[in-house]
Amino acid sequence: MTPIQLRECYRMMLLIRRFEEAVEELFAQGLIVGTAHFCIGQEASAVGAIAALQPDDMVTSNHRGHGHFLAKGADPRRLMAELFGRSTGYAGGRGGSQHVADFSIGFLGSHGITAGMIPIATGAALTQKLQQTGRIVLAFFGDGATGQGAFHEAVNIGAMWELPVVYLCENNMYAMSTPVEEAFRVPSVAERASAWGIPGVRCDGNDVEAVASAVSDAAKRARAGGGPTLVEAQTYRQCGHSKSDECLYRTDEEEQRWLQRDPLTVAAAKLIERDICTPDALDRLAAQVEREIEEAIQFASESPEPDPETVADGVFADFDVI
Ligand SMILES: Cc1ncc(C[n+]2csc(CCOP(=O)(O)OP(=O)(O)O)c2C)c(N)n1
Ligand SMILES: [Mg+2]
Repeated sequence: MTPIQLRECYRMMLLIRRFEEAVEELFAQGLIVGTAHFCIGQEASAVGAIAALQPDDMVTSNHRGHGHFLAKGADPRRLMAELFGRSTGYAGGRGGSQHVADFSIGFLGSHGITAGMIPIATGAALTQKLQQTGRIVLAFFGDGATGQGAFHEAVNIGAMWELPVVYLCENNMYAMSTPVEEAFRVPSVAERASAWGIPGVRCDGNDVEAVASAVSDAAKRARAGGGPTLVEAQTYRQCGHSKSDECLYRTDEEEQRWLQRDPLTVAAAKLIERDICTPDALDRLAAQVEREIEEAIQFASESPEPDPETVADGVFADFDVI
């Protein structure tokens, strides 16, 4: 990565981290309700993968999508407003943490159904191929999603039709409390790519440059008509699965080992080592991110609640029948 790219990736990772830490505090204060799945510790895979795409390429996400959405260019104010349930949010305050989209920036949506967006990414890639747009689609999903039938079906079709899609598995070693060793006889997701006759690549998911490099190769291949690649970014969520998880199934030793490889620490060390940023410059960057988060909270808290008159907007069930 060029110095400017690496610094921008670091800034984005920090924005995602601080956004989610702020959301956690807002939950504690009762200002946000419901649940959320944080990507704390996994920021490098979101930011590195998207840094390797063109701005008009498309992305699908999963239930752990704040980082994917922000990295794709979401406005933190509107995402925060969505979490507050306000009308200015990306889904008018009705989607919450797991259900946001913005087609104008190529973010086709996050979703709570595990693996649910992988077939949609594959379908979107078919559209790109048929319409010869030159764009590609990247699907983010977790290790747990690779046990779903939808994943196998979608990757097989993507492979058979040589679609311009990158399948990006964020292998954070757990699906809720189930470790990968208890879920699959072949715990490496990348190794399974041969089942569909496509390349599988494993990379350090906590090193933003390593992820960008793996996805860049996969994107080039997809754009050139070579079909999909399965990229496995090995990472770790430093937080619980969701708001209610106390993480009692992991050892302190394991958690500590991964904390040493925090993606922000890894990137900050590179910025200093390569003389791209001084420690003071990193502090200024952090202060700038802090202001952005404060603005997002202010925007969200001052935004109006949805108008009760609009409660049935976007609901496609026919109430007359009931
Ligand atoms: C179809 C379906 N089955 C089960 C669930 C419950 N569920 C929510 S997240 C999750 C685990 C997902 O694990 P993984 O794909 O590894 O993503 P991670 O949470 O680790 O990011 C499960 C089983 C669901 N949302 N959808
Ligand atoms: Mg997982």
